Amino acid sequence: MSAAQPKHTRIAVTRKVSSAMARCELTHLQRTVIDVDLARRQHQDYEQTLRNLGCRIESLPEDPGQADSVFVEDTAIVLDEVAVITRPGAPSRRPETAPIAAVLGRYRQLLRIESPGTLDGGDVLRVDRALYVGTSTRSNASGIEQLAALLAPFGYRVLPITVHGCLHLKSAVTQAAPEQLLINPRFVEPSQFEGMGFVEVDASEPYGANALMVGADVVYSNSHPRTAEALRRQGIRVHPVAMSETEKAEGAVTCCSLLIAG
Ligand code: CIR
Repeated sequence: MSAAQPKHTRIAVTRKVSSAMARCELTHLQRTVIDVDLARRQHQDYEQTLRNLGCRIESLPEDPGQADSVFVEDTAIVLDEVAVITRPGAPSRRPETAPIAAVLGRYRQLLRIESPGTLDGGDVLRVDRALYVGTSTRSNASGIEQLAALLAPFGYRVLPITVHGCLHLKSAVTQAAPEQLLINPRFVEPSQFEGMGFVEVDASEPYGANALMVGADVVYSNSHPRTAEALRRQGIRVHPVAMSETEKAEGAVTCCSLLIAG
């Protein structure tokens, strides 16, 4: 066997950009023209970046009927023991979960959020055995209570977090290193995350708090160069990707994959 063969320690589930992406849900942003071909090229580069970091990509085909289906993160929470299939807060997005469940069921026992609960994976930030869950317009009290009850037997604590001015909790805060959160304190109050250190986004880059940690590396949008520098100053290895079209749809780097630890 060649020494250059990559060793896959993770699987990244992704879904191709929908030809209907221009009709995506929008909550805080004005609609602007999305270049779907460019979105597809950027998404391919994103997948390649994940491959370069040792992920094997499980890519689902596009769904021309589901404008937001590239944002697979919202459909599930994948843990070492189980995966929770969500019930997305936007009714238009609920059909996205079935094809994702079909893939995840090959790797994990599946649990589910049921009506009247709603939960978007973009609201769930896992740090070790703590699951911080944003009380956003997409994730309701029933969804958060169901998540806590489903995961208590596995030793996870679910902590509701107040977030405002952005779509999801992970628009406001993500993990960038073992004990470091990348945060926009104007969207979420840092004192809610006890025991963690913080890197703040540059004030001119309010949407810069979304980083995708893959092992010791971070995949990060090149739309936020000042915050990228702040991450590098902390010794964090940053892998820039172009996400302009995804960002017009209110998405970011974590939204476009579900990582399954090997
Ligand atoms: C939506 O509003 O649902 C999509 N246009 C964007 C979802 C982004 N997902 C994420 O941040 N996890």
